[in-house]
Amino acid sequence: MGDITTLAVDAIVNAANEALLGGRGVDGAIHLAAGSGLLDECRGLGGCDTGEAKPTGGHDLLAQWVVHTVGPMWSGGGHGEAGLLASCYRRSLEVAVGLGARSVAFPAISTGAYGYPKAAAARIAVDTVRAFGHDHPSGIDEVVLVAFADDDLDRYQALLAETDASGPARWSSPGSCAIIATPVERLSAATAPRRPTGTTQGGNRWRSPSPSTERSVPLMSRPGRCSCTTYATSWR
Ligand code: AR6
Repeated sequence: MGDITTLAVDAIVNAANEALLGGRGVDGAIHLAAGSGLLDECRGLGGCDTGEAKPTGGHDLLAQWVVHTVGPMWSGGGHGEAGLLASCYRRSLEVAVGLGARSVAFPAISTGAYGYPKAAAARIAVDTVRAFGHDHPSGIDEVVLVAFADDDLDRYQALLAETDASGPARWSSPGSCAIIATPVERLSAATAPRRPTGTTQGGNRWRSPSPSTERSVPLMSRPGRCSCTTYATSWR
């Protein structure tokens, strides 16, 4: 099980509700890890519309910022859910880039309490992130799609393998909280890591692997703190 609150990225995205005053699921986990200062700051935001995004500081989190977005509740698919979910990813990235974030991690927005079918949501996540990357080639270095469960990871891997022919990508190793900066030309779960291109990025806490171990040492790893599985895609 992955926990987005442990990631040392510049910004993590919260799957919140319109009140922006906390909740259950990943929202609850983020507020718990960030401390009460986050709720205090959220109180001043005046809520957030579905499909929109608003930023706060990260408070006690490793991430410098939290971008709060509100996913759609699934109502059968005929109520603009897909467009709203895509808007969550796009607007969150726009807000994060506006803050100066170079690395952003997302949970699978709307796929918990809001009931969005996971396969359809994963496709929207991957497609929207990739489209953003192509439209803003220097906008951001890394986007992490956090797989909370093994089947989430399988879905992201399958989708990225399917779409990766259009550009380079990075993948993270399943089974540990490790994001491997591994550009691969054609992504597949079986592809061996190659030489990383990313090192320290934007003043955040990404770590560069040592030259002698770059094929196996993750760019970011938090042994003992996290057992999450993550999946990353980028476009450099
Ligand atoms: N790290 C990463 N992913 C997580 C974590 C975590 N710590 N915890 C849960 N997930 P949900 P929603 C995954 O319900 O569907 C809240 O009460 C989880 O497995 O958190 O957008 C808000 O306040 C699922 O795949 O968000 C809203 O009222 C995904 O995060 C409402 O729930 C999203 O599940 C929002 O519902």
